[in-house]
Amino acid sequence: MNIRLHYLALILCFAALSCAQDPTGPEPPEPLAALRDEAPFPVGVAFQASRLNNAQYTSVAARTFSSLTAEWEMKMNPISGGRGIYNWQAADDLVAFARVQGMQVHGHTLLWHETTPAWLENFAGSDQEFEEAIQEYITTVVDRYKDDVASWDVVNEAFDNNTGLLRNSVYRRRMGDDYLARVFQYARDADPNVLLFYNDYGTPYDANKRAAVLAMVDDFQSRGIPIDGVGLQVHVTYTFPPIGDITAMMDAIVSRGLKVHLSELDVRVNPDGDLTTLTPARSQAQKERVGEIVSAFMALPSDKRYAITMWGLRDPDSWLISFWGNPEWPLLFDADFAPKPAYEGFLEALQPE
Ligand code: 9MR
Repeated sequence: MNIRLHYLALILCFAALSCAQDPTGPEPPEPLAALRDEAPFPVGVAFQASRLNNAQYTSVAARTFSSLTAEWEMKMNPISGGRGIYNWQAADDLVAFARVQGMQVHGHTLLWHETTPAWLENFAGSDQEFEEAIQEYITTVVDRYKDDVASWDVVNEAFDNNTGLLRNSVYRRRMGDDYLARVFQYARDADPNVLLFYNDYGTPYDANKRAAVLAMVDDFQSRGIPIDGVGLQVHVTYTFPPIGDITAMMDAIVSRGLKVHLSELDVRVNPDGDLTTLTPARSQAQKERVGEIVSAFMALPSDKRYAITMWGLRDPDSWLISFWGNPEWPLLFDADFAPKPAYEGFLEALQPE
C-alpha cells in the first residue's frame, strides 16, 4: 500500500471509529433562559455567605437570579454582639457580591424572636432602655445598608400559629402590644426610601394568623404607620395549601395597596417520607406546582409584584432536610447545579399566554 492510500485508510478507520463512538442521540438541549432575564419582576435566592467561596455556586446564582437575601447573616444574632457591638463582615460580603453582580438585596430581618441575641433576651436594663437599644440597632443597620438594601423584613413571624395572637416575644414583653408599629416607624425614620415588609408563614391557610396580619396592616394604614408590603414565605408542599388560598392572601394584600413578596419559596415533594429518590412523577408534580404559584403571582398588578425569592439554590442546601428529617428536593436546582423540571415550570409560567 502506498503511503497516500495508507493515510486515507487510517482516516476512514478513525472516522468509522468515532462514528461508532458518537452517541448519535439528540443534540444537547439549549441551555435554559435565565429567570432574571425573563421575569418582569426580581427573582431572588437566599444563601449563606460561606457559599461565596464556591465559584460554581456564585456563578449559577448570579446568572440566574436578580435579587439576594442573606439566609442568616442579616439577622440580629449574627450582627449584634452586644449594645453598640456590630459584626458586619458576612453581611457586607453578601452585599458586595450582590452589588458586583447587579443583584438587588432584600434585607432579612430586623426583628425575629428566633434570632434574638442573648444580651437582649436577658436584657438587664429598664424597658425604656431596651426599646432604645432596639431603636439604635434598627437605625444603625438600616442606615449602614441604605445604598444597597432595597427592602427590609422589619419584623418576621410576630403572630402565633392558630390563635393569631401576638407572640409573647421579648419584644412584646418589653415594648408592649404596639411594638410593631414603633419598629416600622424606626425603620422608616432611618431610611425614607427603603421598602418595609412584614414577613410570615402560613397566612394563606392559617385563618387567625392571616386575619391578624391583615388587621395589623389595616391598623397601620389607619394611623399612618409606614408599611409597603407583606412577605408570604410560601414554604409549601406539592399539594398543600390549595393555590386558591395563596391567591386569596395575595389579593388581600394587593387590595390594601401593598406589594407582595413570595419571600421564601420552596416546594416539598416528600412530606410523607414515601420517597428515597426524586421520581419523575413527583418532579413533574413539583414543576406544575411551581408553575401555578408563579402564574398566580404573574396575575397580580405589575406594581404589586415585588419579587419571588427561592429559599436556597440547590436541593441539598435546603433547611427543610434537617428540619423534617426526610429526603427532600424542594428547590429549582439539583445537587449538580442542573436546573430541574421545577425550573422550567417557573420559566414557562413567566411567558405571556
Ligand atoms: O434557612 C435558614 C436557616 O439556615 C437558619 O439556620 C434559620 C435560623 O436563622 O433560618 C432559616 O430561615 C428561616 C427564615 O429566616 C425565616 N422563615 C423560616 C426559615 C426556615 O426556618
